[in-house]
Amino acid sequence: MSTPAPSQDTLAWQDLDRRHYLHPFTDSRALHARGARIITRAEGVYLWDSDGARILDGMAGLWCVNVGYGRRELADAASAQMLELPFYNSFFKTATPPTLALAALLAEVTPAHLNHVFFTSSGSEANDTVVRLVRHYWQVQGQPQRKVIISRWLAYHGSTMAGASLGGMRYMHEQGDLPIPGIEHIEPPYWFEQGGELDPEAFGLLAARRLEERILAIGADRVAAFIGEPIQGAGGVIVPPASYWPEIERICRKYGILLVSDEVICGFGRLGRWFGCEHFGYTPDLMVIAKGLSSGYLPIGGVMVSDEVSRVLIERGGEFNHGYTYSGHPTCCAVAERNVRILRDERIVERVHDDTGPYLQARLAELADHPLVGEVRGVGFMAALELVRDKARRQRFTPVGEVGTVCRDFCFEQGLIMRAVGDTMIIAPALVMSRGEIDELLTLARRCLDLTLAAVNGHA
Ligand code: PXG
Repeated sequence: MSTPAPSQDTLAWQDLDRRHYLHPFTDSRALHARGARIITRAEGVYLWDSDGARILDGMAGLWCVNVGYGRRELADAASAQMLELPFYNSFFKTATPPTLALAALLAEVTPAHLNHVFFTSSGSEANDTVVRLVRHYWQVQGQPQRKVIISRWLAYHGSTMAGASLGGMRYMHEQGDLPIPGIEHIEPPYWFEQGGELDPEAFGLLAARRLEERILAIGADRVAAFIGEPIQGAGGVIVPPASYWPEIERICRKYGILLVSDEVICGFGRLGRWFGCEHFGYTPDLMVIAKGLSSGYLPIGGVMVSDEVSRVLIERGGEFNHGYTYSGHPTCCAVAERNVRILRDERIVERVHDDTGPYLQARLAELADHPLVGEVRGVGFMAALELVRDKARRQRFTPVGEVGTVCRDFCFEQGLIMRAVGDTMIIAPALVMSRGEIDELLTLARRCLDLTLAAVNGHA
């Protein structure tokens, strides 16, 4: 398909982009050669670019626009709060009404034992807060030697020093002497890559027991917490077998280690339950939230804290020497509160659970017959397609990443946003996507897979 020449407006934006803007996670030189795509507006599950092309957003922005684009109530909530009280802090024995209203609403929609929240502006900051809070907690408990936090390879917990250290992306660690001390990683429950001949449930138990092995190697009295995403998102939608999380929880309880669920992607309905831990059946001590909390309309994140942990911190913790200017930002909280009420009152999470989630997964499963697709997996509104050279042997292309990029570029050109993690294609649409829009997504996805296959064969 030939792409029409960019408009004068587009060329002008691209020029400014080259001259002044450093993008996150981007090879600037490669971007400059091609020119950035300028996104100018959005409605529902669609985006438009500066040349007027319509794009179906299969990624909900960046896994975050849960209620879809264009919700006037959220703009109105921001506008009203900005006129009333745009900002005040929570530092010096003060609080604001929207901060407290959101804290109370979160206590209602999160699991029963999570009734306190510490607010941040992002998921990365929230994970920095986790490190500070967990170590402070163990100090207060008289066990200051409990400092080590165990995470997993291919985890994504953000891009700050602590977030990237908790994360298990080696290419991030390489650019800055990470991880910081006291953070260790075990292998993820990635059956497609590592399961070999084992059936998934047996592999799930094996993967979980790596946590116990690592705890024993470090010394149980030195381990503070285990952190994990219910489904690893940016690592490639790694869906653990059902056996995995209950075993992880059993091990954490056995050694008295805090269990942290990073729900930045899985929270607020993505898996058809309010939180991913509810889908997998475990009970975290701390829960990290961001993204879907405000559907991305304004930046906000937080850490939900269990009754047990908050009791210790409140009664015996003294001053917690940690916080951000924007912790509990009233305008962000007002928008997030309205967003959570939309999710609840319009029964959007229930719809994903009962209707559109199973429909999306069933339609995606049809792609398993495609010659390139080695596995289709997912839960609710989160899914992955593994592009492979050999389906039967689950064998990837080499080098990994080229075919995924080809496919991603065809999607872009055809008006569909799918993300590529190596050769794993990712889908995570807004939770309001209708059956008709899911059908459109599937038509586009199959067309892009066909184009990719033709390109791969052309090169063979
Ligand atoms: N935890 C998880 C599980 C995440 O997915 C963060 C923390 C960090 O949140 P902030 O708000 O600081 O970005 C994330 C973010 C990708 C991609 O390419 C994923 C994220 C961010 C940027 C890109 O898949 N997830």
